[in-house]
Parts: sequence; C-alpha cells; structure tokens
Amino acid sequence: MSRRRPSEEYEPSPRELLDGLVVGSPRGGEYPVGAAGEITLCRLRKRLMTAGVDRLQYLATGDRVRFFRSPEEPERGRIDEVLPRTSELSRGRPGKPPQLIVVNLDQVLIVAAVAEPDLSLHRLDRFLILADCAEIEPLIILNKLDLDDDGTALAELAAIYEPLGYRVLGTSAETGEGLAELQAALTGRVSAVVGVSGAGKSTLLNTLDPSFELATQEVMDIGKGRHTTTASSLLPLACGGWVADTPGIKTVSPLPGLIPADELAEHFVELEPFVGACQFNNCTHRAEPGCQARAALAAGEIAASRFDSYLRLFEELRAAE
Ligand SMILES: Nc1nc2c(ncn2[C@@H]2O[C@H](COP(=O)(O)OP(=O)(O)OP(=O)(O)O)[C@@H](O)[C@H]2O)c(=O)[nH]1
Ligand SMILES: [Mg+2]
Ligand SMILES: [Zn+2]
Repeated sequence: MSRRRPSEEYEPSPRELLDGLVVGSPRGGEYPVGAAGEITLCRLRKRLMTAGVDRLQYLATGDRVRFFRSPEEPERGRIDEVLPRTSELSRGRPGKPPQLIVVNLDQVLIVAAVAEPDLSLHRLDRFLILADCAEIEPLIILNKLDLDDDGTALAELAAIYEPLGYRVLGTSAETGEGLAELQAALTGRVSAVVGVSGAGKSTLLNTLDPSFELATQEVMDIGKGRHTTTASSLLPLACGGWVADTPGIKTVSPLPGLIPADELAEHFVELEPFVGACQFNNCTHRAEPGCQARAALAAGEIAASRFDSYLRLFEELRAAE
C-alpha cells in the first residue's frame, strides 16, 4: 500500500494549517514536526524549494513551520510554510561555513561538572561565547555537586559569573539537588543543553523525564573521547516546552571560523567597555601600552580566568585566520 499524502497542488485553508516545530533531522525526506507534544512526519511542499535553495540546509532543528496533516493519515503531513528564524546556534568549522546546531532557542543551558571531567572555566567561556554569538540567553549549570567534597565549587563559580549577569545553577543528578529549579527553568521554553562530554547533560534530562531514555556513558569511557549523544533533536517536556540534548563538544573547537579574533573582546561582558577605550584604538589587550583592560585586570576588577580565556582564544582565532 502506498502512503497517501496530500498532493502538491492541494491548497489547504488557513484553518487546516497548524503551527509546529521541526524537532529533528529528516529521515527519508520526512521531517518530524512537533505540535502540542505530538509528532507528525512531514514532507516539504516542493514549491518551497526554489532555485538555489540547498535542500539539506533549508530546515534545521527548531525551525517553526506551518503544516497540515493528511486527512487519511494524520501522523503524516506537509510543511507549507517556514517562518523566519529568530536565532541560530552554530559551531564554527575552520574553512567551512558554520554548522547549525539548533535554531530559535529561548535559552541555552551550559552544563559543566564539578569533577569527572574536571571543571574547565576555559571551556565554559567558549560555550558562553557560542551562546553570545547566537544572541541566546545562557544558563550555567554546575552538575555533579555530589562530587564536591569541600562544598565550595558552586560559590566559586557564581562569584566569577554572577557579577557578569549570568545565572548559575547547581545540580546533582545523583542526589536530586537543583533539579526542581532546572525543571522550572525549562518549563514552557525551547532550550538546548550543551557542554563538554561527560558533564551529565543526558543524565540530567533523563532524570527530569525518564521516558527520554537518552543514552549515557560510564565515566571510565569518557577518556576515550567518544560522544554518547550524537544528534540533536528537540524532546517534548511533560512540564511544557522542548529541550535538545546535544553531543558534548570535546575535541572539536567550535569557535574558529565563527568570529574573527578582532571581535572576540565584544563577546566578553567585562571587556566590552574597553573596546576602543585603550591608548590604541584597536588595542587587543595583549601587550599594548596604555591598555585599560589590563589595568582593570591588575586592579582585580576582571577575573584572571576570564582574561586568560580571552588571551587563549585570541591566539587560537588568530592562528586559524
Ligand atoms: N556523580 C555524579 N555522576 C553523574 C551526575 N550526572 C551524570 N553523572 C554521570 O556522568 C556520566 C556521563 O553522563 P552523560 O549524561 O552521559 O554525559 P553527557 O554530558 O550527556 O555526555 P555526552 O553525551 O558524551 O556529551 C554518567 O556515568 C553519569 O551517570 C551527577 O550529578 N553526579
Ligand atoms: Mg549525552
Ligand atoms: Zn587594551
């Protein structure tokens, strides 16, 4: 039996068109479209594909569409309209155009762990820049609080990031600490969870909704550099909203190819005031005389780890240019 689908010519009435969200990658030419927690497998109306449109790049996870369901087969449908994107979260690929991770997010949760793997402020800063490039609000999650023997890790992290305007939330999938706050932060919003491999992204989401059944990895495997999670798709939250788990970006460096080194300082909240404010108008805050940013660092007004992140990233971006 062939699948019965609406013909290309069929013009649905506005009442037949539903608002939906592309929640994953296409399979066999069909996109999973979510609406009210239900998934409809949709083809793209052919006439959306005008000359020069790259079929594979046209839709991304998170795109908002208008679609209608096949009357004979309601689990299948056709996408008739794609709404404009409000944001794109991408990772840079040197020498290639940035790769879309997910679009139209309300927020991005950056998950780091107290230990296993070791907390890296530099990696956290990289993810913050990724979110800033996409103009998406970040929420910093410090997971595995149960592994924090002296109980100071969360306060230390908050002391650096809260004054910059970032929200920092501590969690433990092991003890349940912070999970109610995490759920509240996700409710009714479209979010993505990013962060290094092994930080516990998939575990946290499974804890919120065991029906997700996201694959997680034993800590001993993490050193091998595998990523347990491979694709990003949006999952419906029982509390309302959608969340995308993403693979940890461990070795792939997502920033070169995304921004030029000269613009890096604009993505550091505390360095922004110094853009154009030093003795040299185009000061890169590395070794130039009369650098106001370095003066602020020496005065303890800028966290050393943040300045170090800036310098490391600057060199890396320069080298990739
Ligand atoms: N002690 C402790 N272990 C945790 C916690 N959360 C996750 N883990 C463990 O950390 C390991 C890695 O968790 P995952 O959820 O697979 O990590 P991930 O961030 O999804 O990793 P990728 O998918 O590779 O990016 C698993 O063995 C989890 O059981 C926590 O709060 N405390
Ligand atoms: Mg995972
Ligand atoms: Zn300077």
